[in-house]
Amino acid sequence: MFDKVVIANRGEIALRVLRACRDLGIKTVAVHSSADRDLKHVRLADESVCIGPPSPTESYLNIPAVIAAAEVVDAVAIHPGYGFLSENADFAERVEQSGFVFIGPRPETMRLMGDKLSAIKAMQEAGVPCVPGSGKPLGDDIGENAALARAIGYPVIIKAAGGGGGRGMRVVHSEAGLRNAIGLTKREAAVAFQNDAVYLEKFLERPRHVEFQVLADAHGNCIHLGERDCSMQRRHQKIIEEAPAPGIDEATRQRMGALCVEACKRIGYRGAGTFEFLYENGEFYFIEMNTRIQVEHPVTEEITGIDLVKQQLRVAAGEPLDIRQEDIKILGHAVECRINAEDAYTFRPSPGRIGVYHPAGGPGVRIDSHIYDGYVVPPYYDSLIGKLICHAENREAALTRMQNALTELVIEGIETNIPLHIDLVSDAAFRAGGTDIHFLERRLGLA
Ligand code: MV4
Repeated sequence: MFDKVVIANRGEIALRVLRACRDLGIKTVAVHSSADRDLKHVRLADESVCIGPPSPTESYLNIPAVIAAAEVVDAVAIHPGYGFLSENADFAERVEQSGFVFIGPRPETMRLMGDKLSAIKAMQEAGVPCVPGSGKPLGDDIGENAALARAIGYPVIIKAAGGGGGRGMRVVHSEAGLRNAIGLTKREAAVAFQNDAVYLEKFLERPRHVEFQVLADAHGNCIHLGERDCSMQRRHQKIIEEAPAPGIDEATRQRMGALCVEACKRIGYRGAGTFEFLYENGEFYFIEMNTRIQVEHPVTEEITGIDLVKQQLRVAAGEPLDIRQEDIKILGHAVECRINAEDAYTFRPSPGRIGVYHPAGGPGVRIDSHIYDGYVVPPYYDSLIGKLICHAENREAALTRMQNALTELVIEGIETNIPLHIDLVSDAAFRAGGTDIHFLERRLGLA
């Protein structure tokens, strides 16, 4: 196992990685910005290095600074967490060229999945169902594009190959808007992603977001850990996730999971990964693959009993997977509420000092958070300050446990979205299960 790991992230995920390292007897190095000296994991780490000013581009996204810090402390590996450099193939490549282990997939895999068109192509070849679409970049011939869109049927969506996560897309409802939408999306994509390739898909109007978790080692072994439903979102920011996804039966889970595993084996995937699907009228359509640990990984951990971050560290160190697919049993139901430092209804960020913090607790209640009494939430980063995860024998019990835990949880001094969560977990439609990706925006009266 690694002797020393650099944690190239901040907040709750940096603390989560530190805890996994501690479990495995690995020394930890926190690299942080000058705004983050008082982060909990910085205090707990064996060593820490300030790598730059508060601005993420000068600190957490500063590749030379992160690698220089790893060199100074003589670390063996770098864990990128999520966000920041976690899906940057150039970073992964430079980490490896500098003689460190990147805790994640090979850079070539990250590149394959970073280009959404090459990802779709790889998945089609592996037999994973994809959304009906062009499957290749749109050319300049408007007649050809119009024929393609007509064959697929309106509405269609134009997506940038370099986009993902909701960036660089445009819905088109009829042929009249097609040429303009393609042109605009191409120009935006050229600026945002330095890649003006765009493609076209059938626009699914009321899908759910269902994603499968996989775990692969460097020896060709791969398993899936079932799925999560992440449909409760606003502006592509998920706010509640759960596992398993309501209404997905065991046979479907095993069929889809096996397809994801097969695809991973074909591409030589290594590490933890997530296959994102849109799920509509009982059908799955692959849209993207995420090559990092995800924010919502704890719901999968709760229902499988597998520590995904420890597994990431183990497989990155070259150890073979010690879990077989038959060993994975889904136990009960887990729900995660993302606790953000923001106004519950205007979503305006609310940084500042946390005066009082009383965590929730008891059986089946988990909090992944770096906050403490007196901690100052800085204004420079994402507003996520913690995740409240409740696990119980079934969905109903997990949601009731969540209602109680949300009431028990006290965070004073800043605004949080706890009141919104209390509303949502008691909402009749959400409790019934299976609400789509537009549910929250509709309920907020925004759509
Ligand atoms: C779609 C779609 C409908 N039809 N593709 C948004 C994020 C990115 N991962 C893909 N996204 C979508 N792709 C087709 N063909 C609707 C979305 C979408 C969405 C997807 C998942 C979660 C939230 C979403 C919110 C708005 C749109």
